[in-house]
Amino acid sequence: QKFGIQEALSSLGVKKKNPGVSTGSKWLKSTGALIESFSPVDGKLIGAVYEADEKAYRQVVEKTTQAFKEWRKWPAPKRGEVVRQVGEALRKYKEPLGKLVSYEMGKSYTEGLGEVQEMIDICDFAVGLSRQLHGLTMHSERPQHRMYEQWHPLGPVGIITAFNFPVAVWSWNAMLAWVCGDTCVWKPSEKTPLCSIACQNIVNEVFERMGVPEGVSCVVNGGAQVGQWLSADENIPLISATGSVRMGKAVARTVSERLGRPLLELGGNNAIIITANADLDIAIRGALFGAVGTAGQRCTTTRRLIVHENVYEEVKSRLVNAYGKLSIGNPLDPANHVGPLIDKQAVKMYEDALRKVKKEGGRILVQGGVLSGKGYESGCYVKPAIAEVENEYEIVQQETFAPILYLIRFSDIEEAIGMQNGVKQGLSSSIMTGSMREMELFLSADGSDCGIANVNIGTSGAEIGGAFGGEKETGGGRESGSDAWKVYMRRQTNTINYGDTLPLAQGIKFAI
Ligand code: UN1
Repeated sequence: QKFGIQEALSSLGVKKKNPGVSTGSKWLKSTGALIESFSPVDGKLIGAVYEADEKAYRQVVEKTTQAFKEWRKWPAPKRGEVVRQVGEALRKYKEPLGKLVSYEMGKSYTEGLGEVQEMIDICDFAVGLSRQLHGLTMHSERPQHRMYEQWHPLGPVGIITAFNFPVAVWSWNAMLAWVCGDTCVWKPSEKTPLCSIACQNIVNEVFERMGVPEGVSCVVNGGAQVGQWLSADENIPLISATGSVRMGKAVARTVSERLGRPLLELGGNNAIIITANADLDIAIRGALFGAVGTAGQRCTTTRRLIVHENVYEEVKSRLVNAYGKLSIGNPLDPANHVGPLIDKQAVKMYEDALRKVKKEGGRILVQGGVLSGKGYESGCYVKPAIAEVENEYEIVQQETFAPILYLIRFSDIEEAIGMQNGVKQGLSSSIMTGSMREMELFLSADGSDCGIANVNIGTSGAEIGGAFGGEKETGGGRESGSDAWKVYMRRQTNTINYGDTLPLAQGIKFAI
């Protein structure tokens, strides 16, 4: 690590006090409150941003709406070239940005770098995509007619992101939206506002050089009120929101009320099934990273382990043993495995959850607890815990954004799949097995009901090339790879008559 956090902040242009509203190179004045960002790593104030007031918000929407009219005329591969250069800039700033992500959010530095890598990857993906936004051609039933479909830019996209992936989730949306010809208005989490300042500065450097219109990349910092303005705004045809189910339901109601398009990526309650035929070395490693990586704060975190009775005792003792070796502490120190939770409110939710586990009859296998003393001054460091539970417990049915792993025993595979599916969320799932029958059943229509289903891999750490998202209360949206781009565009079906008569479809005769 070549430099400290102060050098990282200054190379990213993040100041002590920052305007929090931007239409690109212009930062807008706002009378909104100051959001202070304290690092969960050491509890220190990193910096602050002014949140948007309604006037600044309206100015942003006006600018982005104008910009869309220009931007949609740029040929898609030219927009792709802009995104390619954003990718180059991200390569240049990978280390300082990774460091800021780690320091402001609390994930390990290597995961911070990994998050910036996801941004670079989605840029590369979007560049290729900019030449592949193609529709189909169909055969018309009428002679001398041609029918095809095309995909046009949709409009300004509202992007609401969570603290846990403070930069990557924005980029999955923004890079696709940009090559699709849309403009973006980003409302970052109020827990990680400085990451948004850094990203906007990186983008500005490229956009100014390339002559991209002001308003293509906008940021509006703030809390729920800003999210509400965006959701209710008829100028914003698509709202992509990542976060809690509670937030997602509020956004969905408001966006659907005006018949806008919601793209939701909400909570997960992800399970790994470990069968009697699993390679236990792989299973334990996958479960361990899935459960304690990012201190249990990924929406793909492994929350439940559903283990076959024949291997249950062995899995249990190996896991307990592995948890004993975890080192918890400053995430910028590569020797540590587990960093802090995002804030004290998250610590409280973690403690409440552990209390509920015990109250409902769960057996604690690895004790949790809040750490104090040297190195833990922020009050946000907690011990990853393991409990033996029943799938039906109310607390097990919920997503607690913290490193608490639930162990559940099963005897037959159908029962295990039933438990895996027996929650309201449907994001990620895995099976650890060497059995082709178990694997195929898990991946079949009778198998996992999640948006992501893995074999011999944990539940977290998806690559950008696939569509990312899930079913049920996870919200149904898909972001990132595959054909997720289609939601950022509008489809148009075109039928052209090049003949000299006008035959009607379905053979209808209409003559006067
Ligand atoms: C999230 O937690 O919101 O699959 C996203 C993963 C990451 C993304 C997680 N690529 O764990």
